[in-house]
Amino acid sequence: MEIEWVSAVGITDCVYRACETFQGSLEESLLEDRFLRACRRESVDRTPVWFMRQAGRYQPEYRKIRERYSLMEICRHPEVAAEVTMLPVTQLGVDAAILFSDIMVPVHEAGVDVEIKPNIGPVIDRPIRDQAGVERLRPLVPEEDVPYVIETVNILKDELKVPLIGFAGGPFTLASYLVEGRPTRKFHEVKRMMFATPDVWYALMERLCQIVIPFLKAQVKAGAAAIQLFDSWAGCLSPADYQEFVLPYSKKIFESVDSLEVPKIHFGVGTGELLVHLRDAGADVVGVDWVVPLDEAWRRVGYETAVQGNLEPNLVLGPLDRLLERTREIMDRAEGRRGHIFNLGHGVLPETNVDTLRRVVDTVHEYTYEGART
Ligand code: 1CP
Repeated sequence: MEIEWVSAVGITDCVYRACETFQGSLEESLLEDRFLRACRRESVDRTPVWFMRQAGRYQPEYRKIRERYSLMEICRHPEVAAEVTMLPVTQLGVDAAILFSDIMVPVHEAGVDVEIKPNIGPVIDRPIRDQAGVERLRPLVPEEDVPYVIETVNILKDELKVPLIGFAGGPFTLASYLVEGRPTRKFHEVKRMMFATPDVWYALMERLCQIVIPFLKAQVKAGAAAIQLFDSWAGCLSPADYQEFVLPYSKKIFESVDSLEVPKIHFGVGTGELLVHLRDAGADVVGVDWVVPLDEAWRRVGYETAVQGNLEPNLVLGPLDRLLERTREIMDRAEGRRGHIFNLGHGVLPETNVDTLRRVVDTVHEYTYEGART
């Protein structure tokens, strides 16, 4: 480790703090903005950090709320959804909030009965397997179909002191649940549709765009300051198949929200070989899982694009010294380049300890490289 680069224990930090006192409101807006600034590859006062699935079962307060409300009920009660969204912001000190919802919420409201089963995930009674199945999905009209999401964002816009990330599921991931009918690790049925009945597949992709695009637009119009497309399971596809069957639709989604001028984040697990394609879909920030080292991932994506990641989520369950060492190692691999947003390589696990996660946030903030600030 090259300690002279690091401001965590150095005099620069004291000087910086002193400047903060003098510059008051300017620094305040910088602080609030550090996540958005990093998305745009601008200098930051501290490396921003947030966690995918940062609101959820690892939080005692969330579990308590879940005793009274199902997941869908939380989403449909804007006051509750807003409270859950804000929980990790105060608890962990993260630099961005992510709207509390689920990738299946818009497809559920667009006509497919989805049940989110505890310890399983989204389950659909009649999976989509043919053209008639695709036609059960309607294009989404956000004001009518998901008014509660708009209302939640409206509340959060006034309450939050950090930017709000709106999100949607990516086309392959949404299709995987709709076609398989439940979480899968094999993706047999969804790939069968892709290869055996491409017409049905393309119709499904077009329809999903008609759901995802208005959903993202509505979140931004209501106040979301950035968006993330979770194509969590796209990594099970070869680059060629991703390019042929999915990329045109992810591109269409990103293009359609381009004029709204908010940063666009694109993420999937196991996407080491797809990183350039996630970028080419139109992302400003590419999410990196924990498998590809961050420096190698950034080299692949190119330094003109920001990156987000990439701590192995299971490390949070192990000894603290290893966890914090690996946290600092990721920062070392980012080398203080502009445009790194610290995150896990995938979602927070339910067994995670809140205080341990908070230590990661503090470590990232303290260990920020001088280079990221200038
Ligand atoms: O009842 C519960 O509390 C169950 C757990 C849970 C939670 C907290 C589910 C079921 N969804 C959610 C909320 C959720 N889902 C959020 C908001 C929380 C936050 O991030 O702070 C978000 C962003 C999602 C997105 C989501 N849902 C994704 C993409 C991110 C990822 O983890 O890859 C995916 C794939 C889903 C599907 C889903 N919903 C729920 C589960 C357990 C799953 C995954 C199922 C599987 O393994 O395939």
